[in-house]
Amino acid sequence: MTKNITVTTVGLGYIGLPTSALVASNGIKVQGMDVNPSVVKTINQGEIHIVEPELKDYVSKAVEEGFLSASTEVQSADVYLVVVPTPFKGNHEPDISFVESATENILPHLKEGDLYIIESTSPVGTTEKMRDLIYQKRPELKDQLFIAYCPERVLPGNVMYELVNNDRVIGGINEESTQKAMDFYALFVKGKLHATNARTAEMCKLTENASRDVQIAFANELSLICDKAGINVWELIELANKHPRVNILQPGCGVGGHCIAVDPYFIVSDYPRESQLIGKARETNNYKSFWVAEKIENTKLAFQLKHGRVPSLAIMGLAFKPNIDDLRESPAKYIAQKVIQNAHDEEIFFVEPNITEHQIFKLSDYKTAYERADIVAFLVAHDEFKTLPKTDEKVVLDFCGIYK
Ligand code: SAJ
Repeated sequence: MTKNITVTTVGLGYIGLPTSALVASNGIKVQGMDVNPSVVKTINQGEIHIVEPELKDYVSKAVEEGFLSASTEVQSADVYLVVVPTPFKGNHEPDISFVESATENILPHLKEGDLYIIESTSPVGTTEKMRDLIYQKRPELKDQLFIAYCPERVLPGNVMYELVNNDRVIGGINEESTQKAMDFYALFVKGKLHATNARTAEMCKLTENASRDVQIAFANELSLICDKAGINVWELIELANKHPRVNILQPGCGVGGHCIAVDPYFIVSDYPRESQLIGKARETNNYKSFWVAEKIENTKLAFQLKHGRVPSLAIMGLAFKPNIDDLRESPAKYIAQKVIQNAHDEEIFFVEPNITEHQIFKLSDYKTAYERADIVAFLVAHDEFKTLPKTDEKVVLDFCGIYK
């Protein structure tokens, strides 16, 4: 495959836009499609609508050089990349309607020899389902297209580096499709490309995130045990990890984000009897957030009993993980909401140094909040918080290892 091809990406979000910009930066013509006109307008001006280091430079350069453009309509191309969200419905069942509608939009443009790839996290069997949909609607193209699944695995905050350097797992609906997709990714990926089939590639993505979820659940469970046993969980994990074959992750105030807290449900929902551990890990990590909220409430009541007045509270961190501005599926945000629900007339300082304002929470500066609160609850281990002086004058609840 040469670089003299056109690529259409459907979905210009946290993964679709960086991927489009990266492909375009390799001298390949990319036409991004997004249903949101303001996103399209922003990108066509060389600007970006998400926070991700280095992304702005890639986008503005690619737009300026004419290799990247955005539109609210799908444009005809040789390669189609589906990079739309796959959320879950109320009952934790995966919702692949965005993948379906992206595919419906691509359908009229398909021609013999085109390559269609799904990157969106998807339940096992989605690529085959889309193959059936495509060939049902365009029977004259039956077996004339290359169809594959290739999940992204990048870490928010390090996307531009990882898109190039991470290994990729690529699974086609047949060997020719796998090979064609491998040729495509070889144009811009330096990491190794691993060939498999579509179902294995789909399950591989789910497995990676479920594996991390299970490991974090183990750490969170330890934190509950240690709290009862009067043991410092951070010290315990550090010591256990001195064993050459033990590598325990860090407990926190729960698991958030739009991947690890979501993807395991795609396995549990399709294989409920078989995925006991994976399902339990989800429950454990969700319970941890509930437990943290209870702990803050109980600490508040104990303070009131001891001092005869209501304490002021500092809720330190709202993002779903350290040093980012992303509050989606954030356990810290959930806990902060619970604190508001439980509040009477106490003063509460909400702190999130990575954003300037929030619709629900009136934000305070982290130093002021720390100075003025009687009870300080660290929910997210942002770097700023680690610079605060340690004190015995207030009640400090360290749920994320600020002082580890
Ligand atoms: N967390 C802990 N303890 C830890 C590590 C993480 O409580 O020791 C929490 C974080 O605070 C956060 C959540 O887990 O709330 C998820 O954070 P993360 O940094 O583990 O992962 P994400 O959601 O930012 O990105 C993950 C990555 N997957 C894996 O590491 C297996 C990334 O590579 C995937 O591309 C991404 O999901 C995705 O898009 O699926």
